[in-house]
Amino acid sequence: MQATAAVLNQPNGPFSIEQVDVAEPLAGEIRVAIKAVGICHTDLVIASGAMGLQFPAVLGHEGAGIVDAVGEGVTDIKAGDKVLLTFNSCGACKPCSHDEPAYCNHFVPLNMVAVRGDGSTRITRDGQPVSDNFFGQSSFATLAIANQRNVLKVDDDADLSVLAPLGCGIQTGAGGVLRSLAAKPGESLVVLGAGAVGLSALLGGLIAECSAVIVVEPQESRRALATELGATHVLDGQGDVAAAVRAILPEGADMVIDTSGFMPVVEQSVNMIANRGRIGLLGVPGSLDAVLPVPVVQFITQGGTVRGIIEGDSDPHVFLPELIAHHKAGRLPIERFSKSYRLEDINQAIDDAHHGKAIKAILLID
Ligand code: CXF
Ligand code: ZN
Repeated sequence: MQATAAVLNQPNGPFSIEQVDVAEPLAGEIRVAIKAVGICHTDLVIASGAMGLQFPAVLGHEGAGIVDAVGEGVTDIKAGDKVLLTFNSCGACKPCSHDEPAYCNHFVPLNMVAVRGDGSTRITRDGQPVSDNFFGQSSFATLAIANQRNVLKVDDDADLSVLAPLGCGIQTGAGGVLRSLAAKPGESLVVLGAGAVGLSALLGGLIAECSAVIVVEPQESRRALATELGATHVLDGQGDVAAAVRAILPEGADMVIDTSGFMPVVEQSVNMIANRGRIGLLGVPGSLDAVLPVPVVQFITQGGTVRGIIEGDSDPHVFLPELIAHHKAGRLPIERFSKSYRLEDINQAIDDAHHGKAIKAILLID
């Protein structure tokens, strides 16, 4: 079936709005008419080609829409259902069978490579293959092929233009605090970075009833927004950030979550934590060689923990409904940091994101 897609023909774009063909869904697959799709930083990292993306390609992994057709064996989702799309997982490996699909042994090939294991694509242009299946969806398009495991049915009255980014950025930030670091009432939290993931981490800390949430962010307007959303303190990230944290929390913070990947500040996190403090890393640094030096004796003495986090440890079929309930109750006001664009304006949306004019850009399709 014909569809319109934002096709990436070369590294870093621009994305070009083109007609493509999307195949019928095969067994276990679900074809979705995309109505909204968020832009995540990972789309832009992969668009650079540095991770080996084959061009042309269709990216996009925060899709939301209405089911158009289902393949053989799909019983729990039907045409007409409203759905959110999220990351894919195999469902069969050890992490998947322990309800940890974000650490699926096949996460990279199922989500990051943008072609299937057998090299086939469900998107073609003039009969030639287009890399698709990015995060099991490739949703910068009017139609996307997803899979049973990465599709979540939502209520008919769900506002997809708001909820689309739950499938990656929002669950990553909120889940990083609520699930990965298991924040408890009365604990203190430092959030490094106030992009969509960082602000979601802040909101996760407020949902968990943390007593102090300190947001570290160089952009003044984002610090102001963090304060409006409920941050108890904001810091601009200049100078000795650990000392600034300790001026607020003399014993250090119970949790530090990095959403920035900015290593000069991340490196200071080991000096920000209290005894038994937990550090969560989810911001991807610009270099694959980035290292976090840990002063071993100090860290032993502190009983510290540092861990990597993907997708906020989400089990999407459990966690996304919880996030939707938080949003309904006003505890996850994503609208406060989202900006809508039309799919055709994807390059403008990316430019705005680069220049700090959009925190979470969401592309809408009629
Ligand atoms: C990504 C971050 C890099 C590792 C895989 C998951 N998260 C979402 O975009
Ligand atoms: Zn993402």
